Amino acid sequence: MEKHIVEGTFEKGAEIGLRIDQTLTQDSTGTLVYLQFEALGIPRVKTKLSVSYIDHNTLQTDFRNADDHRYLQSVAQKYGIILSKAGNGICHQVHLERFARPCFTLLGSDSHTTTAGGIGMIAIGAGGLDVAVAIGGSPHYIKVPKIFGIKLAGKLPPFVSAKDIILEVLRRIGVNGGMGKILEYYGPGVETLTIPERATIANMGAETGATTSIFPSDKHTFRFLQAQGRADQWTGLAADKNAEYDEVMEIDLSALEPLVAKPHSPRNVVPVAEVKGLRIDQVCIGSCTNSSYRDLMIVASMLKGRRVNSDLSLTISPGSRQVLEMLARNGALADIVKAGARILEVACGPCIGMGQAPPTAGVSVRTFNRNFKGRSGTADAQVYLVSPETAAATALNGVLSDPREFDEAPEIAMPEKFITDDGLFVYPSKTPEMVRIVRGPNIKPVPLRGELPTSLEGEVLIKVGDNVTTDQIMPAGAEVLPLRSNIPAISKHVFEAIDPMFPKRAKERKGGFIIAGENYGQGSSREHAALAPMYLGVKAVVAKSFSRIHLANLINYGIVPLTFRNPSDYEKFSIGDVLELEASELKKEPILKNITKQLKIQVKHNLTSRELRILKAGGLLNFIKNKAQY
Ligand code: MIC
Ligand code: SF4
Repeated sequence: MEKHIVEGTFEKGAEIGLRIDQTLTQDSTGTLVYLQFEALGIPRVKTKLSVSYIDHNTLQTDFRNADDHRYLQSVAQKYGIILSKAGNGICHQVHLERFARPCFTLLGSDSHTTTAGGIGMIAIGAGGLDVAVAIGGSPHYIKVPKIFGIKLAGKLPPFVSAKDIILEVLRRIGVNGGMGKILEYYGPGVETLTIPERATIANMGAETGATTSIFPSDKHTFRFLQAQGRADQWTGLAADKNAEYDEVMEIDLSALEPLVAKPHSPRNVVPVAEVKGLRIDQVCIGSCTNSSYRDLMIVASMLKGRRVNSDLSLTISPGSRQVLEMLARNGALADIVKAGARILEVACGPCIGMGQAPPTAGVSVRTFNRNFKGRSGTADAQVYLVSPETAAATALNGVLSDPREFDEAPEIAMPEKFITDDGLFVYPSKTPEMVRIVRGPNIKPVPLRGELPTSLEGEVLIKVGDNVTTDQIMPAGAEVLPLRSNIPAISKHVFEAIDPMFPKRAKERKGGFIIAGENYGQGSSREHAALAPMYLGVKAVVAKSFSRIHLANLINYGIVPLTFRNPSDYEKFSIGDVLELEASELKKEPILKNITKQLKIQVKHNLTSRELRILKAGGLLNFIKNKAQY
């Protein structure tokens, strides 16, 4: 990482600017990224490589998603971005296969960009505007994280897999135990894991709140790149022999057993043995966590010659066209189809609520990374997160099952050579001046906030508890996702599942404040969870703590993020209280007046002078355009 620092010094907690080599975007965050990139007025991308994936909004129930895809393709061709067409696969899986490389930096407008840490890349998820700015060649700013060393010892027993390792990490450190940290994996156990397995672990490191996760680049990394026809892109990377970690934890792989994250949080981890026998309505295999060739070959070999239980539905979404083609050619796909699985598109699909919502109060077992309430599309569904092995055993038995009760564990060898066909990438135009950008009627300009006023006044519009996710702030799913390019329309869904009256109230009261508990904004990188509240007039969020990406998104859209100096002061606020904050200087510890309750509450922030200037300007776009003024 140090080689990529272009501003600041590598001291714990200090702000540094990182040079970004590669960026990735996906369609549900990407339209905003490129609308903002256009607004920056930069003629051509300045990274070494930028890829725009179409993988989330692939359900085309009307013109809107299709229009977004067409916009993304035209913008990519004009500005020098590679477009990965719908059908090519999930951004993180495809990036790992075709572009990720050790020791490079990657910034992606998706929280699971961290997946590429499995190959030894410094891969960070960010809000879309931060990615737009990085595409334009500016550094990406982060606070120097602590390094959390995770030593892996031993070897996984049969039917226990990489998913169980990361579930064990979540069981131990929870959904905010990685905040402000990089999870660095080392130790002899690492050598027993293939690249797709490491990628599964790095992927779900996002659920711990970590800035990223990183694995060494070793002989497995070389072989993976070689099998992808990219051996020349290998560089070695190993932890320093005397590396000093801020924190360490050891996991003995041989002592692990199949684990499951129960509803409604990835941290509710228990052994499968504790909940086995639970009747299941649906099993979904796929997502950027578990849809690699290795994962689906395990599933295929467990399903081979057997039949999916008739009381449930099994869906399989391969992670990439490469994976699907390999399964199709080696016959594994036929085994899966024969067993009665429903083969879905090569895309995120059910993971983001794009179809396959479970039945009323349905129980769904998924190989995905998030089981937040309502994310599946069914408000009262119960979602359990498991490994592909546990999912396949469950699909056959009809009840949540421990795969170790299955006969023999399949041995899956990594292919010597993957089928590499880059035919669904569209490369930048050689005559960009001739490319016309095509915008559909649902693509609306990005709203901007004006300069920060000297005083912020307004009511508490909503008070929420701990670990509120961006899925709760700004839901996704088949109905809402097509509105990602239309902020006025999508803002009508803010806090829909918690308080459907929020958008109306916020507008009527001409904006106001949000009061929140710990880890506010955990989960996805979607900047809509800041932008839409900004559009509704939210001026500040006062929380016990924030998740990293959401905090950056709030600043980027001119919403002041504050924390309580004394967390118990959270209790002193009620919905409807009128608040006032002197904001002309935004001192480190300003006083927040609760006019209704006649209280003066000490709040604080840890913003850098750069972040304060962004807030003053009313957000990052304003700041970049009028830098000299702030
Ligand atoms: C998710 O898994 O929640 C998403 C959809 O991939 C998001 C991005 C988005 O909201 O579009 C993420 O993880 O960042
Ligand atoms: Fe797609 Fe799900 Fe991965 Fe997000 S978590 S990128 S929705 S597969």
